Amino acid sequence: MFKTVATTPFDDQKPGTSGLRKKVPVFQQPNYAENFIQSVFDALEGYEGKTLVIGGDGRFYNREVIQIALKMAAANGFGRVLVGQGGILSTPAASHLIRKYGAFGGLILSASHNPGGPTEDFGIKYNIGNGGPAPEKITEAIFAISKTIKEYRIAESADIDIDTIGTQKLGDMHVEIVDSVADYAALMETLFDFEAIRALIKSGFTLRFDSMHAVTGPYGKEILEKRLGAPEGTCLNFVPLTDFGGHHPDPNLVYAKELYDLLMSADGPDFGAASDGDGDRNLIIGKGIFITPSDSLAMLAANAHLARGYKAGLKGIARSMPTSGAADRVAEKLKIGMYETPTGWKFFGNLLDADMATICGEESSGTGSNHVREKDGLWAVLLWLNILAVRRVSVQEIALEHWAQYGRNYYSRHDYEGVDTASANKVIDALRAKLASLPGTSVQGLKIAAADDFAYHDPVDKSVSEHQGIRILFEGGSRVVFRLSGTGTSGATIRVYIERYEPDPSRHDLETQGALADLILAAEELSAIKAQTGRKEPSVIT
Ligand code: VG1
Ligand code: CO
Repeated sequence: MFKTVATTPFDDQKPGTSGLRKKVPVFQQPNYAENFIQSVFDALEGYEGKTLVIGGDGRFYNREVIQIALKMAAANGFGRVLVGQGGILSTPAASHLIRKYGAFGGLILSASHNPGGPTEDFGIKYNIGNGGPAPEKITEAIFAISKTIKEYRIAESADIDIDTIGTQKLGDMHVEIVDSVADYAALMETLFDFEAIRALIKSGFTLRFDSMHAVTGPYGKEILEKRLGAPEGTCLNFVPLTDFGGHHPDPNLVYAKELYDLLMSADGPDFGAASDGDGDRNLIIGKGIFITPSDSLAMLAANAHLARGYKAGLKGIARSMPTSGAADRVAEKLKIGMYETPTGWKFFGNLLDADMATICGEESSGTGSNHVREKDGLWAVLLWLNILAVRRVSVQEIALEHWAQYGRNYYSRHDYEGVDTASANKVIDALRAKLASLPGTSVQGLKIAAADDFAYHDPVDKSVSEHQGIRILFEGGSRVVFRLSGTGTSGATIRVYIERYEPDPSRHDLETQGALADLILAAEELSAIKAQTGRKEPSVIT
């Protein structure tokens, strides 16, 4: 029942920040998905007879690729595959299943916050046995194999029923269709005090959780409404749609504007949150106040001990380099390790496995801990709720008190999306070329203390990852960072990250863009993005 199919390589199957992401029509080319999946399997060793987890965020083409992956897993010798019912698994839930059932690894089908639909984005990511995204050594091997692949193996069989819970066989391989939510919800109950959160909600505390028509709908319904007793209507846009209702399932102030407006209104709820396409990102908004992801990381780290799963304290905190330094001050106070990694969750895996870090975060709305090896949107929401349930103060009070104690890191990211690739590369190359000459000079009255192209030396496996972003550090602790996105599917996206540290509490209520105005001008003077790309302004400001 297995056959070997001859194929020819595609030259564009290089995994980016988080797996291979392309437009759906690219994935629909004959053999395209098959080539990539075979390249993944060929880059691995010793999986025969072992377990593979497969699931995705439910976007268009999810079900088709799940069938292909199942048939290829059987033909390649996996012993068992666990599939989320209907092909649905949030990224953190998939990470948990891999860990809980001791799987060899997993295939996560998602393009995260990118739009979905017949002409939008799709993606495939391989996660290793610790539940985390494959490290660069593996993604590089996958890409190398994809460039020379000659054949793939696949079962000739009818499609598997992925909607009915239970076990089936595909050749010798067992296919288990599992509840997409149950194991994940049980894990959350071990980490957080559901009783306390239930009492908070019962006392009249109101919240909204916007799933943006993406994967967290069923997770939010089960956990927030069913287990925690939040009234119906707490979960918004909770029916997963293959095209996310035509929206970007990206929980930021641009794409979750309705939620933001609701939280800013006088009669709005106390707490609002949203998650992205595959459920690993989170947006946190308190009544009248947006919490930046960088601040959220710091505030969660400072209060985590209030939740059952983190009672013993944190071993360390890790953040991606462009993420603000707010968490660094918490680590300093707690006298625990602080690690600065390149963008992308794969770099946190070693630190978590080595128990050097407990909580990790990225400025791009990603926060998570050692409970899985992915960032986890709903986890961040529950940790916030647990903290609020214990402290019984508002989100705003937590933020103001935090800034008063640690100072405030004003922070913003400006994205120039859909820029032509050559101009984007020119911007970065030009910055790189002048790095050495910058220290000691001034722009917009700001003196440059240091400038470099960030390289990460992994303290665990000693691997080195270079060219991870251009950093310009100013005297006084402000900085601007430039890098190109590694998750887009058309053209290039230039990201500019801008940060200023403000210790003075009398200056903690400034409007963010205003507080960063001179740095924003400095970033443009240094990079000439607008001149190079012809853009007048960023396409997204977060
Ligand atoms: C972006 C974010 C990064 C995040 C990655 C995957 O990458 O900046 O922090 O880890 O997306 O997130 P890039 O290379 O486009 O800047 V997800 O939720 O899209 O899996
Ligand atoms: Co995501």
